[in-house]
Amino acid sequence: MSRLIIVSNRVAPISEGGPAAGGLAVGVYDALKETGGMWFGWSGDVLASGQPQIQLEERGPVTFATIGLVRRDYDQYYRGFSNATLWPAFHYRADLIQYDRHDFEGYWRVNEWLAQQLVPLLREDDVIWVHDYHLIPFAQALRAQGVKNRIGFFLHIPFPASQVLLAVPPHRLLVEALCSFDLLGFQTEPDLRAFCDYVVNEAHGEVEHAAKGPSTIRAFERTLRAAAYPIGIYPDEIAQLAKAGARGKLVRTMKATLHERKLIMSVDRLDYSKGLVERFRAFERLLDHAPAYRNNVSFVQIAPPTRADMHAYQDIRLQLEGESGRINGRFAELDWTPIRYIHRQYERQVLAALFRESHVGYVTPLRDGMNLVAKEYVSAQDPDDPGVLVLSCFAGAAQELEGALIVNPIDIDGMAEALATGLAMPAAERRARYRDMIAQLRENNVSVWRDNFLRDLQGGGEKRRAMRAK
Ligand code: ADQ
Repeated sequence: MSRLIIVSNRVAPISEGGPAAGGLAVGVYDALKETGGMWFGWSGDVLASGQPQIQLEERGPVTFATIGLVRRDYDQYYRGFSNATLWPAFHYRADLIQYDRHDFEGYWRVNEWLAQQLVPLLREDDVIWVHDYHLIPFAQALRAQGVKNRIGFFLHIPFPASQVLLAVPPHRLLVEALCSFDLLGFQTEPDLRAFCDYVVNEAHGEVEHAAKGPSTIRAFERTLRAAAYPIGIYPDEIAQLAKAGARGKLVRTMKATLHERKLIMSVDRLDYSKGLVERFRAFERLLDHAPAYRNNVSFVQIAPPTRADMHAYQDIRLQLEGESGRINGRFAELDWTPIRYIHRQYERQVLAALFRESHVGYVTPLRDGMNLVAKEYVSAQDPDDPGVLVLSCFAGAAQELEGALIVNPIDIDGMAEALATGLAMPAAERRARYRDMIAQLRENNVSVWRDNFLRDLQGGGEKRRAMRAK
């Protein structure tokens, strides 16, 4: 079996019991333990001076290889092009795109430098799996240094429609660089379609769809394959966590403060893509239009700040503080705060237990590659008395979770109606919807995601050689 090399912007902190965070970290770490291999990426350190040195840490069959970034590289590669240009563009926020040529050069330079650091650690038959938008030029940079290994790429965020991607000045270089991979994985079919549309209409390449398995892409004098691989979780593990967490003191105390009121629950990183302002306003609309819910329902939004050194993130934080203050000022009573808006991280067990205690999971991003919170919410439910998921049609998860109440996050009235429907839904309907969704989550768990991607990446080699021989 080939050794697996995972490359991602950040290497997840792994404790003795495994990764603390969900999704990518859990799925990928399992595969690394099985095949042996290495996880390579930025350590999270920003160095004020000096030359970053690669740190190797062996943990059983897995080597963690991490390296710091100097301040200028952090500013240009991470804060700049990755998060001020690509993140808003790929989340359809053309209004928030900032572009600076020097940042783009820094992004490219850091990718080349990271690739250079990895090359001496590689073996001939390693399979390399690169993750996410920070590392689009990575395969091209490896190829330029003579690396012939199979290299796959998985994009965790949406791939935008061509007309939005065209707003990123070096769009062509980005797509050309993507074509240096052997296999591209997207979260959903619409993302794959958006990529193929660019290939055909902007790059004048060809796309050949297969009845089963990845499509073949010919563009920029390369042949590669691309498919949708929706990322999953381990639903039964979340269910266990939720049950155990519900017995914990924190969750019991929190429940006591509800005084039997119904609970609407949201958990997100504090990001403008997550639709929090619209979500707050829809909750306000519910209280406006259905006064019976006043003092009868509480909305808890947990949203720890991320990328707090960027303006767009400071702006959204201020806006949300304003909105929650305004709405609470309008409706709060001496014994009831309608929105509890909390800026901190909680353990996975606590979050899972809160999901289980809530009547509605309120997950309404304006755009999201997948959204694992939606999947975790469903998994955490009590099968006999499950809550209702209100889910944005623009989350990748909406392609799979048909048992959710699907809403358009721009439609404030529509979301308020969905909240009311969810809060009043009879148990039989809740159970039927839950059964549908949990079956889907079990069928496409995170090991299925990982195995499907790696199978296609490994299988791609022979097909590539056969195509070359023709
Ligand atoms: P994210 O944008 O981070 O991920 P999401 O998938 O919802 O979005 O969450 C990632 C994880 O963080 C979840 O496991 C969640 O429980 C956890 N988390 C969120 N808030 C937390 C909090 N307050 N405390 C503790 N844990 C918290 C990106 C893409 C997504 C895609 C994933 C995986 O933007 O669309 O689903 O990658 O591919």
